[in-house]
Formats: sequence, structure tokens, C-alpha cells
Amino acid sequence: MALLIEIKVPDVGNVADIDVVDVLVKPGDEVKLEQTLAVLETDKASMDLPSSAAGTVQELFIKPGDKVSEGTLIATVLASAEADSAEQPEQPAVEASAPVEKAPEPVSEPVAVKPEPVAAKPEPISETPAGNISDHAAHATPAVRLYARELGVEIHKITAGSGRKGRILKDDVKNFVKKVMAEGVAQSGSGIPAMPTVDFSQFGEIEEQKLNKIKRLTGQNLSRVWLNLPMVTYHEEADITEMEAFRNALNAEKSKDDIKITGLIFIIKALVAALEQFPQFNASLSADGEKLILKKYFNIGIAVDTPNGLVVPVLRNVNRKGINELSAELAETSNRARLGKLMPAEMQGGCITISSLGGIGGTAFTPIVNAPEVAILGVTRAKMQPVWNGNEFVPRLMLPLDLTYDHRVIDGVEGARFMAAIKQYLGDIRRLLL
Ligand code: CAO
Repeated sequence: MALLIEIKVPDVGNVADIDVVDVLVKPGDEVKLEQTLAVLETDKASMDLPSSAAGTVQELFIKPGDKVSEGTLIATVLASAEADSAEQPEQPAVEASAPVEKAPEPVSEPVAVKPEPVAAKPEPISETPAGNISDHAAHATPAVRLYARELGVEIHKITAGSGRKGRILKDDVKNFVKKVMAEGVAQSGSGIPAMPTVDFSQFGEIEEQKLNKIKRLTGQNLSRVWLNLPMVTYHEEADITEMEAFRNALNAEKSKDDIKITGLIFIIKALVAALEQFPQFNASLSADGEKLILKKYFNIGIAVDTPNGLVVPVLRNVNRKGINELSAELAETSNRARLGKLMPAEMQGGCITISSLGGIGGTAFTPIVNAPEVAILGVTRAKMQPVWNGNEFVPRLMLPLDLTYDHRVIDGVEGARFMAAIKQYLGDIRRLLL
């Protein structure tokens, strides 16, 4: 004998007026045991309401937007033959011909239909944007819709779900995000064409080496800065002949265990003096690009080459420290940087960065601003050059300097004046006392 099974809302723990947000079947549909018939949503969770019988849906008693409580009749299912024999749970059953009341009394015994909480909601649904019409039109459970909303995905843009009857599943949302991200990277949000993938092995033997974390993060940051900042690099030379004589004299006074003073320390001092003179270089642009945030402290980032890649420890309050103190701090900090022992906080709070390649060589380069700073000073190798003094060529030690600045903040003239000030301080370090 065919049995008509009533599917009712089971005991859901004293919660009344639960929203029906989705009904996934219609009369005449074949349903399997445990197949979701409808999706309910309370303040705290979404729940799938599975069928406790396999068979054919005879009649539906709910629609999206209805409110239901424990015992509300959801649907009747005409149990199929095989289900008759084994699978049918202890449901209130009536003869196929018997009329079914639309709103029957709640059953006193717990029914076999058990809602499965799908996802706890972080906030009551009333406080959460309910999603637009198209969200609700999408064939997805509220939990999946909520997940999509949290990721900022307009769910109706997912055209085909991989679930039953095209239902959108969490994995579909994930895949959609991955696809958009991949397209975003390719397009970089600026219509930049993606780099082609080349199989280099077709030309000869290759080896793949995974980039370490520092290189990966540095690369991402540099690309972001490159794409966001209009940068200009200005080149200059400073005569450091006298400075170098003074440095050598100071080092000659030191014992062999003392930390030697490198030219970089004087460059740091000259840079800070120039920052005091040109406060717009000791600044950051606000995120909306409307304000310049001027800094009253003088923290200098120093790019340090380490076996793991480039790191930028920050020397703090450089304006209050002397040459010897800074030398010791730079030696100690760059040493720890090379050993990979810097704490993240030691690489934060910089105002401007120096990238010195002078120990290696070079005549000029174009460093990339360490945004949100607005400028970076590059240094390459000083060398003796014949310089015309008006009467004759004299040998002078000339230091090449490169200033890259964010052109949204710094004008070309300001950049040139800033660099002229640094040149003047390095050319006559007595000026640092003024
Ligand atoms: N011209 C000529 N000689 C220079 C020089 C310059 N501009 N800069 C440094 N030197 C000399 C030093 O005097 C030193 O000589 P001695 O061995 O005879 O004393 C030698 O080069 C090595 O100096 P150093 O590099 O150890 O010391 P430093 O204070 O100049 O620099 C630091 C310190 C930490 C910046 C450096 O060690 C370093 O890591 N440099 C690499 C920076 C880097 O990777 N930048 C990133 C580039 S991409 O943006």
C-alpha cells in the first residue's frame, strides 16, 4: 500500500516563526531520502530541511517568505515502493486518498525530519544586509548566500551551480572568487595584459626554485607601489672629499675593536637635516589622497641585503643620535637583519628609506619608493673624479645620489632643492651643526 508521508518541521528548540527562505522541490518531483526540501533560517543559523522519505512530492504547503514553527506541515511525499520496505521513518502517515490539513496540530513525538544547522551566523540576520532580489533568486542556501555576501560575491553572477539542479554550493562560490582573482591578477585592475606563460624547458635544461616569503612579499609590494605611484628619479653628485677625510681621521682614532664609521652614517645625518628643512619629504599621503600627513619624528629605513632577500630595518629618532651611536646601531641592526633576527616592529614606522649599493659599485640607479613613504634615497659608489674649480681640474671624491619621489606629493623643483640640500650638507658637514 502506498503511503503518504507528512513532512513536518521537527523540534527546533523553542524557536517560532522561522523564515522559509527557499523551497527546492515542487509537486511531482522525485525526492530521495535526506534530500533537502526547503531551507529555513533563524536568527542564529540556516538549516536544510531534508526529506525523511523517498518518493514523489505530492503537495507543498510552504513557499519562500512563509514563517513556520515546530510541527508545521511542509509537504507530503508519496513513498516509493522500495522506500516502503526499508527506509521509511516513523512519520505520521495517512492513506494516499486522505485529505491533509494545511496546518495540522504539532506532532507530540519528535519526527524523523531533523534540521541540520549549516552555519552559525555571526550576526542576527536582521542586522545583516539581506541580499538583493537577485541573491534570493539564486538557487543556493542562505548559508551559501551569506558566505557569498561575506566575500563580496554577487551570487547571481554565478551562472551554474554544481549542486543538484544547478544549485550553487560553497565550492562554486570559492571557484568563482578564484576565477575573478586570477582574472584580476592578469588584468591588475588597470587593463594590463597578463605576461605570457613560457615553457622554458623547450629551449634547454631548467630548474625551478620557489621564491622565499621575503622575496614574494617584497615583489608584491614593489609591484603595488610601481602601479600606484607616479615616480620620478633625480640624480645628483655630492663632493664628499672633506667628509671622507674627516671619516678616515675619526676611524684612525678608533681601536681595532671599535665599530668603524661608514660614509652611510653621514648620509643618514645629511638626509635628516634635509628632512627638517623640507617637511613634505617627511610625510605620507592619506589613503584618499586628500591630505599630507606630516611626521614630527625622524625614523630612517635602511635597505639591508640579507641571504633571504631585502629587508628594511628602521633607525629611530635619528635626529637625536650622534655619529658613533648611529654607527653602532646600524652595525648591530644590519647584522641581526642578515641573521634573520629582526622583529616586525623594527621594520615599521620609517619616514624615508636609504638604499645604498655603494659598498658594491654602481654609478646610478632608480630605487622604488618604500610607500607610504614619499621618497627614497639611492646611493652608489663614490669615486675620484677630475672636477673643474674654475682654474683647473682637481681630484675630488664624488658620491652619486639618486632620489626617487612620489610626484603626487613632491614637485620636480622640490626634489631638486631637497637633493641640493643633501649635497650641501655632505659637501660641508659642518653645516650639520647649524
Ligand atoms: N662609495 C664607496 N665606498 C662605499 C660606499 C660608497 N657609496 N658605501 C660603502 N662603501 C664602502 C664602505 O666604506 C666599506 O668599505 P671598507 O670595507 O673599506 O670600510 C665597504 O664599502 C662596505 O660597506 P658596507 O656596505 O658594509 O657598509 P655601509 O654602512 O655602507 O652599508 C648596509 C651598510 C647595511 C646598507 C649594507 O651593508 C648593505 O646591506 N647594502 C646593500 C643595500 C641593498 O641591498 N639595497 C637594496 C638595493 S635595491 O633597492
